[in-house]
Amino acid sequence: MTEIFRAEDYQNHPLYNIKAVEQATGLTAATLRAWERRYEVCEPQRSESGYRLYSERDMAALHWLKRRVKDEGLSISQAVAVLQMHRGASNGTAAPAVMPAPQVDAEPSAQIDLCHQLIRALLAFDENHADHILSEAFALHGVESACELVIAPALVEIGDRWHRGEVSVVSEHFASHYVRRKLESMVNVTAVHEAGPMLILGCAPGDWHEVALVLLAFFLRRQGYRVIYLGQNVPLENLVAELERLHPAMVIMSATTDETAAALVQVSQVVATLPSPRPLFGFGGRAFNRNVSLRARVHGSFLGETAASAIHRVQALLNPPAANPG
Ligand code: B12
Repeated sequence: MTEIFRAEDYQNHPLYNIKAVEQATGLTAATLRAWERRYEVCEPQRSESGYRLYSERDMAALHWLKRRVKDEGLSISQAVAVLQMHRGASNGTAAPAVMPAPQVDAEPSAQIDLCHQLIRALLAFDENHADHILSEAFALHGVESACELVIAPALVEIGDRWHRGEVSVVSEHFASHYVRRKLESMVNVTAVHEAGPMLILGCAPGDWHEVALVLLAFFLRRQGYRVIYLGQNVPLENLVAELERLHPAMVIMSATTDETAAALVQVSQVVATLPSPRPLFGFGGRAFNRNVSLRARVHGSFLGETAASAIHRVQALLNPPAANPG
């Protein structure tokens, strides 16, 4: 259970400059300023010369937030929401009833910097440095933000450079393999929720691009869904047989090219004719981001342009708001 943060246990006198806070918390000055600006996690007072001065209370709140993100895998916005609940509980104001779904940072300058560092480390085949960058990204920004804003764009950028002939195929393979290995190891240590709604995920028939779907499987498992990941190039007949046997709440499929998007359309048509209880059909992928008009051909719900955006969409589809009586 999350430790309670009690603001009143700490002094609120301005004592520490930003360097001292960096050293004590391990957070960089850029992160401290970003958290302060975006989430108002603390309000350091100013010295006469205008420098920030942090109190014991600020320092404790920053330590507390870092532990939630690093040890419990919360996104920074979730951790701040919990902190505010604790603050509200201790000063008697009402606390929100539910934890928000993870938010991917809207102003991701720190993650973009880490993404560039990751690209450089991977192109230099420097695995130790890449590990270090990923640890920092997970610790400071939470799992969903780190995957969406550091790992995925690094892979896309390296892939694009490969296609432009700027990096070798060996570099691209090394980077893709490294990332897949990391993602798989994280998926493997994420508990399977037997009681959660069952979701079946797979790439469209003929499609071999699976990184985004592995990311989505990981995110949804972290949300408490029972995720069954079928992998690349899922043949229609096998999929239908499994849907009839397992009766999942939703099947989610991705397509990258126009050809595999056409195959996905076909799958959606077959799923739409299955007898009740019929699973919902959700889809996404590069093909539907590039060509928006393709989306209307699928019998199902477009889940958004990124794996992280699909988390909210899946939640909304499986738990539609109650109809307004009257
Ligand atoms: C690695 C790679 C491969 C690997 C895939 C290995 C694997 N295990 O996944 C291999 C070697 C198998 C491969 C094969 C091919 N590839 Co390829 N490949 C790539 C590459 C370099 C990276 C893809 C990747 O992992 N990106 C990282 C992920 C995170 O990004 P993403 O897939 O775009 O996903 C984001 C969004 O699109 C979205 N999303 C994706 N899926 C889903 C699903 C849902 C439900 C949701 C909500 C969102 C979502 O969310 C993600 C962000 O969060 C890209 C180039 C690039 N720069 O991306 C080319 C690329 C995708 N490939 C391409 C091509 C043409 C091919 C081949 C046809 C090449 C060939 N001539 O043989 C074959 C096709 C095989 C097939 N039928 O699937 C083209 C596609 C062009 C197009 N029409 O759009 C690209 C864009 C390269 C290019 N610039 O030409 N490829």
